[in-house]
Amino acid sequence: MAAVLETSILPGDPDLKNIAQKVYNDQRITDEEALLLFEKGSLGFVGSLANFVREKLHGDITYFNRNFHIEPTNACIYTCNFCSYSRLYAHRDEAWELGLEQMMDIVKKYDGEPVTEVHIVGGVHPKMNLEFFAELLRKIKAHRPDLHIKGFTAVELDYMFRKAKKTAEEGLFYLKEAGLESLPGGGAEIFAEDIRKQICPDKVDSDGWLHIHGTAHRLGMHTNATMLYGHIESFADRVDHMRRLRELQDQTKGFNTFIPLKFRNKDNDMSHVPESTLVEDMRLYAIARIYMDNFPHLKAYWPMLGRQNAQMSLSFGVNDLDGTIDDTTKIYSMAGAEEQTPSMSTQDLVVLIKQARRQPVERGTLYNVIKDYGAEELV
Ligand code: V47
Ligand code: SF4
Repeated sequence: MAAVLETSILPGDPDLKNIAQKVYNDQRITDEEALLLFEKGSLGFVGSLANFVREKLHGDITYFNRNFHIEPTNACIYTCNFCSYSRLYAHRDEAWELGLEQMMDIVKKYDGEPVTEVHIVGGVHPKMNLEFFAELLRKIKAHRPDLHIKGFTAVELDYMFRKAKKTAEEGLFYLKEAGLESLPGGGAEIFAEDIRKQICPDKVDSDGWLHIHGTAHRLGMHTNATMLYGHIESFADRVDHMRRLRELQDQTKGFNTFIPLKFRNKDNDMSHVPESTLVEDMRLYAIARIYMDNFPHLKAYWPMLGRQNAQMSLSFGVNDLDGTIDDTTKIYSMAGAEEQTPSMSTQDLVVLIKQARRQPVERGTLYNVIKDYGAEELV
């Protein structure tokens, strides 16, 4: 390890130097050290540490998958201030609400296509209940048993379960029997209660979100975790959020991927809050990779970050770029993301990853390797 230390750019600050030594020696950093990285760590410094961790875990491998989204509705009973998506009250005329057959038509559009995952996520509609979604899951599985169903944020699940008077365990068991295989990471936002109260006061609270994910893990399901950053939260709030996730992961080992989500400020009630800079985005990815030592994967969600910034994140700890998506999600385009029609072909993703001198690997939802594109010529 001495050789690594000698060749790396170590800062003069003894506390930062100590953190570098811990990372190179495979030791966990503390909350205070993570905070110090946010306060004092230059992009080059945190980036090189994160890259060390990333390459130790995955070498150059960069995963992507072939997926599509179903968004059952953009109507939502909640009033998250950062949301540009929900259309229940303010813009009823722009609201949509899909029936079972319309959603099955979306699934059938992919018949014969080599997609491996459907990601179901949407607003919380008072009329779409547990039984309705269980029926959707059964229909998808009957039509295409090989498709992995990743569906419903803890926010959607919390509402469905409470309405059906079921515990998280009962509700998840029921949906699992119907075909649900894993949970996406949405709805976590920021756990710090004082900030959560200001940006999303009325949906599931932090303990409720963590309880649903912990319960899913105990039932043998894998899940992801997100953090909405770059709005009114402090560095300490980010560390607090990641600490709660790291602690749950120590107990359950059920999280696959951590996905930081950059706050976008178009057309929502927080449009006055400026968006974070690219340097701040990359520093966040890097510090997350260093601190979240028990999360196997760190994902940059390219429709939100933009494809060039997502490409750059591959040098700051990120080893997963989510999926081809195929223009089936509206959440980010409505919030002002660069990607107004988010769609990338497999070839686009392979080239993007190769240009960053990484090794593209198509994966299934649970990171089973489907195809390694490493040996193919760059075009
Ligand atoms: O929870 C809403 C976010 C999330 C804005 O698990 C916003 O693989 C930024 O969680 N600016 C839903 N973000 C999407 C999500 C997700 C996406 C891709 C993959 C996975 C996965 C999960 O979208 C919400 C919220 O945090 N969001 N509005 C906004 N203005
Ligand atoms: Fe509803 Fe999700 Fe938007 Fe909040 S972020 S208002 S829960 S759709």
